Amino acid sequence: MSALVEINFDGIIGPSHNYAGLSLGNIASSSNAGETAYPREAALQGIAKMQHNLGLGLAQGFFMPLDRPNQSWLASLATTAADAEPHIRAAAFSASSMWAANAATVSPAPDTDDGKCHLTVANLQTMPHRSHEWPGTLAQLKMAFADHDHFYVHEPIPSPFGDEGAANHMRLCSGHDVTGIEIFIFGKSGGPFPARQHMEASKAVARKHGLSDDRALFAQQSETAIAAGAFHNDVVAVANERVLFTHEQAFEYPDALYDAIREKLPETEIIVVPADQVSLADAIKSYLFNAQLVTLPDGGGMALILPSEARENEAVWRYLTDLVAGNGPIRRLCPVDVRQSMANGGGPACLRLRVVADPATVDPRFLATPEKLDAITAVVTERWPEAIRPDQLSDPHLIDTISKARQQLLAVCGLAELDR
Ligand code: SUG
Repeated sequence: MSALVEINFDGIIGPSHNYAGLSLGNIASSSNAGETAYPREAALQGIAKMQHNLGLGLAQGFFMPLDRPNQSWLASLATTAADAEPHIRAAAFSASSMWAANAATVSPAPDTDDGKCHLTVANLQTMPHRSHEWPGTLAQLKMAFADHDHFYVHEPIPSPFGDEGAANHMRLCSGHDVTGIEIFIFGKSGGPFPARQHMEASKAVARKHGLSDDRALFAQQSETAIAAGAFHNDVVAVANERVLFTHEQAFEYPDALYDAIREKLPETEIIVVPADQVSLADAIKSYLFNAQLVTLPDGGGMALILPSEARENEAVWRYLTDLVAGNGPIRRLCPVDVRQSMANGGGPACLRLRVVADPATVDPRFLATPEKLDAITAVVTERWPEAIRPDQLSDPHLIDTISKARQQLLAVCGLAELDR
């Protein structure tokens, strides 16, 4: 029997979590700019989601928060946390590595020419606050997936080609452990907003990963969706095994994409949510597609791990309850509270990176158990700041608290070597 399973690696929400309004085109980020953030509550919400998913019998891992404010990035701009202009300071402070769906693109071993699982760290070059994440993320990927017999970790795609990782990548297959097809979604234009994933980057990632032409598809994200606030494809579509769950307006040329998918993987079931039942605006506000669509163990069918905001939207909840009442593959709805992350545009699916692998080949320090999550909870409860207002970011006491809190977490997780 194959030991390959889907492991969800969540980014632990860092002690510098704040609302700085840094992401043009991300409606939640813009509309909550300047609000007080609650890093401790945020991190506890993220941990509770991991505990919930472990409780469902799913494999769970995590990544550490990065060192913030990023002093070396500030130094490369010839400034410091004390002296930087407010927008540069905020960019150096961002806890944005929590959204692990933007950490890397992952092609599992059954899809690649050399039979290894390939990961390319995302360059995130479109947004200044995210552009300096990749070195810290790469260091963790190289540690977690250091087993060269099973993994190949790639350097980022060079600028100017924007790459935002797994948030713009979907895999369809009849089972996680068999060969599937990988769909790369890129943007060309987003009206007033940037298209963050560039086609050149998507194609380069597919080539680096050794995906032959019959295993890769490339499709354009709809300009309307980006202009409405779907700054990543995972805001309007999600895939798991043979199911694609998507909004009607997610893709620029939906019929061509659906035909190409059916040709390559005929068993695919495409569930299209019509705009007259759930408008694009409601989909983006409720983040219903930013759910983790997971296969429950022991033949339990599929479940959607949804943000609780989806339950609060009448049209969305009506659609979803009808969906699970029908005879389809999605059988269960599990709302989770990740409101602190949601207020920056990060739902349950943003917080995790999916890696199909044998857990025995992953560095165990990055794998979750209930006991480890309890230990992480204790550090967060004791050390994470309760509240951060954007105007506090230059406070040296806050900087010290944030730095020590992360160091304590690294020590408890046996990952102090990441503190360089
Ligand atoms: O890149 N928000 C993130 C949210 C990322 C969500 N990820 C996925 N869809 N996979 C972003 O826009 C806001 C930070 C601020 O404004 O303080 C932010 O970076």
